[in-house]
Amino acid sequence: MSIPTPTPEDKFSFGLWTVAYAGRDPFGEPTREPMDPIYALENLARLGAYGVNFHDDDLIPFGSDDSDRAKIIERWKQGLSDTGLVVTTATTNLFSHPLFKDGGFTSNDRDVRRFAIRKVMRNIDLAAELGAKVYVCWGGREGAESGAAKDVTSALDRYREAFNLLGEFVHDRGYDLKFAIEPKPNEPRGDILLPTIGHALAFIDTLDRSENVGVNPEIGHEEMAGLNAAHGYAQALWHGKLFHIDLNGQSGPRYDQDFRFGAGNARGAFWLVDTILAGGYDGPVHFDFKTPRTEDDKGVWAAAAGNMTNYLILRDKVKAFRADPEVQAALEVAKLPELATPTLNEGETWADLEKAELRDPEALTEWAPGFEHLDQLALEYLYGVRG
Ligand SMILES: [Mn+2]
Repeated sequence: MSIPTPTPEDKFSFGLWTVAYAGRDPFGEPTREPMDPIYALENLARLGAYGVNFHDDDLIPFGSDDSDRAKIIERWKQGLSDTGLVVTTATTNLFSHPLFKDGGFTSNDRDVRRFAIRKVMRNIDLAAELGAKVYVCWGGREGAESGAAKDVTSALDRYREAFNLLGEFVHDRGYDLKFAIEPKPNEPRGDILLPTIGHALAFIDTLDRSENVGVNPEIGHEEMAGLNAAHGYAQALWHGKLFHIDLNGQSGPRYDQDFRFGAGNARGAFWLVDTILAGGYDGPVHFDFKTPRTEDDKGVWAAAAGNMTNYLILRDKVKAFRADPEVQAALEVAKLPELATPTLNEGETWADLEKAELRDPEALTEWAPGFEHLDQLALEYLYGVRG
């Protein structure tokens, strides 16, 4: 079996902050040097990536004056044109600066909220100029550590106010840009608002321009909450709301590990790839990972490449699994085609159902779905002994 090679046609993209992560954690200083964004572009292009994603502050240090900002943007545009990488998405850092200690859109301090929205507006202008199609919003500081510190009802009102205002802004400016909310249950706040895909989807439904707002789920964030990420992505697809994806690896409910994709819960990764292929997701395949601080620069690029390699390996395995006649037979036994059939006949009503002849409970009990056999076939693909 050969190791697959990524190409730009695979539409792999990376956050600038992912490869540039220098290894600072709550217990230790960085273990790697700061990374020049152009060096990041060159290496991502060399490895076969398609696109990049950035927070405003990843590229333009907080507090830069207008002239420095313009120079940085010019150099960045030159780097993009030299490497052929595309800006797929952009986002705002509303979590690093101490002023955001109680959040951005939902800080109890009104002036902080006004500052935060302006910061987003400014970076949306840049995102649109660079051709980004999706604007990601991760509200990592929107939350609390204790009960009375946050009135959740008011905080959700303010959250909605911010998205309604930004929706108006994008509309009035005429930008072709959609928003994608990234849920996370906790870390860095003790409890974060919009903690899961489900919370975010329900919130989005309340927005003025809800059609322009979807989700950007991250595998690790769902698994931190003990949830099945593939099921969450599937529901987002079902709602037509999977606007962007963050792939990475996580080993169960613990801190946000941000392993490279395919590390951590490999079985979950298999079903996640299966879900996005089946659901027809055609946006960028984006990785939000952090290289462990044990690694040097060479290790960073090994980890970056590993995300793409693992995705391609799993994509091949999933396709082979789905194409296998033995799997298709097992799916028939498991009645998956029947689940896709409506429960009532065309034109049938509850009154018809009330009178309909039903199969007797004994006969219904006899069905043996064979789910274990079906899952074993998948594991044999995953473990590399089949296909
Ligand atoms: Mn994460």
